[in-house]
Amino acid sequence: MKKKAFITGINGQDGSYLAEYLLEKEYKVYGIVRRNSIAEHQESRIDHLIGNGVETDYGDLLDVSSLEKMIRSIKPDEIYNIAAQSHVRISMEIPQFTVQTNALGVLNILEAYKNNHPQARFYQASSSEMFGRSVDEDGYQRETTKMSPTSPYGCSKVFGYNIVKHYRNAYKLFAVNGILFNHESPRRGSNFVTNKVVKAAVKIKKGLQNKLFLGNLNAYRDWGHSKDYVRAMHMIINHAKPDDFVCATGVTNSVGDMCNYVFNKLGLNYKDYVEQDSKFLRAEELDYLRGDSSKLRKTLDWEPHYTFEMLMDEMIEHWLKIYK
Ligand code: NAP
Ligand code: F7E
Repeated sequence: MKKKAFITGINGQDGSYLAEYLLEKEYKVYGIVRRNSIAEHQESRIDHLIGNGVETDYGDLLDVSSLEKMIRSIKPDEIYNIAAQSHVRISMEIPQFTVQTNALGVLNILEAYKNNHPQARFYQASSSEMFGRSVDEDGYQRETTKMSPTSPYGCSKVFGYNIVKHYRNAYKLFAVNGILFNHESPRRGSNFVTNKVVKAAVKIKKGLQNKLFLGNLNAYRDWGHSKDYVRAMHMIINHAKPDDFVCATGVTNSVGDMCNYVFNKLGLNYKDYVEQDSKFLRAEELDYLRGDSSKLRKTLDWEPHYTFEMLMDEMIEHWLKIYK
C-alpha cells in the first residue's frame, strides 16, 4: 500500500517541492490550503500536481477542526508541519498573527495528531532564526548552539521547536525538528532577498527597471536550495529514532556578495543600481548565519547537491525565461 503524507503549507515553496519529492517516492500526498480571495493564486505552485497524486482541502493551523478532520480521515504515515508566516521582517509588522500561526498553530496540530492518529510520524519546520545572535566560537551554529532569537518569527519558532520536543518526551510521539538554514529556489516568494535581487537584476538587464532598493547589505546568510532541504526533511522523519537535525550548506555569503554575483553574471555592476531604503531594514537584525550540519551528514548521509552559485544560476535562468 502507498504511504500517505499530510503536508501543511503544501502550496508554499518547500511544501510544493516536498509534495513532488514524495510523489516520486510513490506516496499519496494530502495538504491543506487556506482560502484566498483570488482563487487562481491559491495553488499556483502545485497546480500541476493536483489530481496527479496530490489532494487538497481548505484548512488553517488556527482552525483545529480542519486539522482534526484531515488527520482523522487520512490517517497519514507522515505529517509535515511546513506552514508558517515565514517572513522575518513582516513578523515585526504582524507579530500576533505570526506567533499565533507559528507557535499556537504547532500546538494545535500536535494536539490533533496526538488525539487522533498518534501512530504517525511528525516533522516540524524549525529554523536557524532560533539561534539569533548566538554563534559558537568556531563561527558556526549547530544543534547545541544557544537560542537567542531576534524577531517575533524567531521567538515563535523557538516555541514550536520546544513544544515538539515536549510532546515527543511526554507522550512518546515520533515528533522531530529539522532546523533549516535559509533555502531558496525559483519558487521563493519574491519579497525574500534572493528572489527579489535576481528578479530585479534581470528586469534591469532587460531595461524594465532602473533601481533596486534593499535593506542591509552586510547580513550574512547560509543559502541552500529548497530541493536539497526537502530531501533532508524526508530523511529526518524516516530516521530510526526521533531526533532533531540542523540542515545547512556551511557556506555563508553577505547580501552584498549575492548582489555582486547575480549582477556580474548579467554583465552589470550592482553598485550602479542598488540603493538602500530604510523601510527594508529590521528593528533588530540577525547579522550572521552559518550552519554546521555534520550530524545530518554523518547520521543520515545527507549532502547538498546545489552550490550557492548553482542555486543563483537556476534562479537567474528562471527570471530570464519570464522576461525574454
Ligand atoms: P512559504 O513559501 O512562505 O510557505 C508558507 C506556507 O504556509 C504557505 O503555503 C502558506 O499559505 C502557509 N500558511 C501560512 N499561514 C498559515 C496558516 N495560518 N494555516 C495554514 N497554512 C498557513 O515558506 P517556505 O519557504 O516554504 O518555508 C516552509 C517552512 O519552513 C516554514 O515553516 C518556514 O518558517 C520554515 N523555514 C523556512 C526556511 C527557508 O529559508 N525557506 C528556513 C527555515 C525554516 P498561503 O500561501 O496561503 O500564505
Ligand atoms: O532576508 C537582508 C535581511 O528575508 C535575508 C526565511 O525563510 O530564512 C529566511 O529569513 C537577509 C536579512 O530571509 C532586504 O535583512 C537586505 O538579513 O531573504 P530574507 P531571512 O530573514 O533570513 C530563515 C532561516 C527563515 O526561517 C525564514 O522563514 O537579507 N535584506 N535587504 C533583505 N531582506 C529582504 N527580505 N528584503 C530586502 O530588501
